Amino acid sequence: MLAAGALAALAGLAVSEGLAAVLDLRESPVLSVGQSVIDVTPGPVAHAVIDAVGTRDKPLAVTGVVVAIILLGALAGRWWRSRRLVAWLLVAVPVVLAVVSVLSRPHASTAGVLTCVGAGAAVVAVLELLLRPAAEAGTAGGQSRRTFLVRAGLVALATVVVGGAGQVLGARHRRRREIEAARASLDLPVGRVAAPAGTGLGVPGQQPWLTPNRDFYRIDTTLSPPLIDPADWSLRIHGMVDREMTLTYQDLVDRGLTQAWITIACVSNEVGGDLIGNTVWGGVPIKDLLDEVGVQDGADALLSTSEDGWTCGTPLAALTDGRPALLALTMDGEPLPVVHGFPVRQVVPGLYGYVSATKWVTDWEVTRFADFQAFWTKRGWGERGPVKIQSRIDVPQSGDSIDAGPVTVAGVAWAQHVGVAAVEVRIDDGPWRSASLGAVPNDDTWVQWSLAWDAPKGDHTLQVRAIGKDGVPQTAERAGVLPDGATGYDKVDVVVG
Ligand SMILES: Nc1nc2c(c(=O)[nH]1)N[C@H]1C(S)=C(S)[C@@H](COP(=O)(O)O)O[C@H]1N2
Ligand SMILES: [Mo]
Repeated sequence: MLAAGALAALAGLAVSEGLAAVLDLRESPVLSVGQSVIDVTPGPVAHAVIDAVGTRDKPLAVTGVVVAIILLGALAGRWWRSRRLVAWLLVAVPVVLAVVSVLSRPHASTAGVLTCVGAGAAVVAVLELLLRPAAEAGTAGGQSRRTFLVRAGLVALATVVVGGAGQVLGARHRRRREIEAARASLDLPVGRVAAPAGTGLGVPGQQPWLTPNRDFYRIDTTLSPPLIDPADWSLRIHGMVDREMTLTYQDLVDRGLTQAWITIACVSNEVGGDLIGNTVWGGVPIKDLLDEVGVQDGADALLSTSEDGWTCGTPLAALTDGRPALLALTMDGEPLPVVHGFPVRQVVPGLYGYVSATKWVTDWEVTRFADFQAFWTKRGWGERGPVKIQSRIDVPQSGDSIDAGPVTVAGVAWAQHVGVAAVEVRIDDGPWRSASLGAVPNDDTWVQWSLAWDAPKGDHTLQVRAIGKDGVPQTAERAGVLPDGATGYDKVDVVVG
């Protein structure tokens, strides 16, 4: 009975994927529910989960939804004959929740509701087919084992075919190909630029100074990245402005694109972590656009919203103080990759991504911090998120066994919008030693550092710290990423033999 119920649930899932494909849904109900789970998860829980599973949180949310549906289906099967009302509820409640979730998403549609209801109907049909009570089945002892197995086999086959077809033929796949084609056909007036001379120290094992797009960290709350054709994209600028304005992609291209080297970092980057990357971004200075619309007195925030409804509040001060805050169209000389915000995103040097780097941005409201809370600030993260001065050891790595003798210790450091004056390394409890620094084109990128070390035999601990051009050294005090970024020294333990 449990197995029949689980099979019914799987059939329902397959029908929902199939219907979603046929009805051209932007996301299947499973994805909508997964997204709702992510959106309603309270801040501390979200943080604990991300802490435990890192960026695998999203597949986990979807898997969790699928497993929950299979379990509920199994229970419905268990009670289909004996406690019909309970079994019905076990089918109906998830369907109702899915409908609520589908309707709460941007781009909600009746087709989405139909898909949920269709899936529920499929579950009921399969339960009835496999678990019909004996009398109605017309045989003395209920369905014969053989009939049951044949029917279950057919249902399983149909499930695989319908679910698989839904996956392959889904509107999303087609749309993804269309958008990739639109992206590839863009001919933007910027191209690849080489990393400036001297930025890379070339120590084996050190992360490259210029992070390739394919290796760039990705953080966002979406289960299915928005697929936006540049021809359909627009940004509406409104709120405390003298003149509202709506910009198209071509409007931005026509203004000419500025390229700037900017490192961006996630507030969830632990000390020593890799949620940070550096590249050249091409776009239009945000300050120019704000000047055009005329910011009114009293406004102190830009509330930006992405096409998928994510929100972010950025201090206007950081957008207008002369740093190259960009409404970006390109990343490393190419149109933005879809997962990095295609066609248009924000990049603001010196602010963590959650308060600045809105991907797939479509709406700007000039406003006051006192008047809103954004996606992550609602969940307990700091309202303003300046990137904290930090440094990281890339080589050697903790646990490495190395040969005694000359070793090059190397890594990166950043103090965005301030600049790194020096990086120092300490071995065990020894004195702080000055590392050599690579070149940087400006203070908004990270800087590579290296230090020659004559490693003596034994167990050693290496620590690193950066000192800002304002003379302020990185603090030794350890703080976690919540609410506004980690502090403390990166530390590496090595065995020298
Ligand atoms: N639409 C949208 N934009 C977003 C986010 C998001 O969840 N949704 N996450 C932000 C966060 S927390 C970070 S750190 C950066 C990461 O940008 P990347 O994925 O291009 O590295 O994007 C920001 N922009
Ligand atoms: Mo982030």
